[in-house]
Amino acid sequence: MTHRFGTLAIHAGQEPDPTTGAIMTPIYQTSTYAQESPGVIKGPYDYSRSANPTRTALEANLAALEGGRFGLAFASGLSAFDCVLHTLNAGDHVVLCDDVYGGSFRILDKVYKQMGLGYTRVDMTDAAAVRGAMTAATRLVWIETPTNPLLKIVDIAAVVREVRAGGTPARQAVVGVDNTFASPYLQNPLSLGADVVHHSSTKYLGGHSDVVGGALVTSDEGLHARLKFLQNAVGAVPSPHDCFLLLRSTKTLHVRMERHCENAMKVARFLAEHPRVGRVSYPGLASHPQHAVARRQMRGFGGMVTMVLRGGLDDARRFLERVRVFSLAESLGGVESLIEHPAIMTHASVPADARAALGISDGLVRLSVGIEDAEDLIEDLRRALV
Ligand code: P1T
Repeated sequence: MTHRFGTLAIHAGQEPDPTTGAIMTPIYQTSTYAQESPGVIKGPYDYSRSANPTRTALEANLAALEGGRFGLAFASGLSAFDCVLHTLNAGDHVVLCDDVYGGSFRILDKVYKQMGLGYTRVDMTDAAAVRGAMTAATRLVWIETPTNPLLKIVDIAAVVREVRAGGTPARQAVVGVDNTFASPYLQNPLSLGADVVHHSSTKYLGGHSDVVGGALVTSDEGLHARLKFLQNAVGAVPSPHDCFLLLRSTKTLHVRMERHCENAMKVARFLAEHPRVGRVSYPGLASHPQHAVARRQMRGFGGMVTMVLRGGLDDARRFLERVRVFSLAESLGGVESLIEHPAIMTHASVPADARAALGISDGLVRLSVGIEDAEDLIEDLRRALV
């Protein structure tokens, strides 16, 4: 019997504990496991870097939420991305969105480039531009949608079509999607033709700003085997306790996302009307350039809103210091509302000229709209926007 999202969120991967009947998957806080005889182990469990039962439950849960066959959990979103990059070799080439999280750009530019990996950044709202950026050496196409921080929407199925229509061997490039901003509740890239889905589970999957984690989900057996090998060989695995916290969080993902979407729409509408705000980007507004793609591809428009404040850096700074319900902090996706300044904070590792070309200006402010009462959020913004 196939279950729907909310049922999967609460149950997938989690049977009552066979020894006690405990409803919640225990935190198997152990690094190793007793063997009956050398090499005779229970299931996959010989050492907790390789496998841990709390992690196994989380990995099965995440796979179910993304509609994939295999899930892998990591110690951070970047270590999950690093695992994908480790599948590549010197001389290989990556095509990625021009507007990605600053850290995803930094690992390519400052770590893998030195090791001989090439990359090209491209505005993927133009799917045909992806094929134009591919070379015979392209082995990975990395999509982020909605993008961080500008909330551009990339048509995943259209990019997949462009990649597969390219010349060999590039047409076999792995298409990966960073699904962090949408969460599996709003969008499932595997169903749109992607090979692997990535999450910073620090964000909506965790949802309470108390865990740093990452995840990969795929249905491709060969790719999964390689990624699983690398997960163990490189070793950036999450603790059993963090896996437990994430299992606790995914049980409410669908409920939280509904409220994030509802509140973000109200906040975006309020900001769009405010005289101190120059431009608001929210995929749910008809004014968003890819609103039609978002309607088709996503089940809701998410909790992230970006706006450009009129005035300069000092005006932005004053506004960010004045908010009280929103907290001035990096990160996103928690139940509490956060606000931040991408040029100074999350995207400082993107070079200034690239930021300017993308539109990450001094007036750009990013809001992670939480699940408080929308009226209180709007009042807070109104008061700070004087
Ligand atoms: O922080 P970490 O869990 O390692 O995940 C990195 C990452 C990857 N992908 C996206 C889309 C992200 O937003 C992030 C992390 N982002 C922030 C910390 C931020 O404030 O944007």
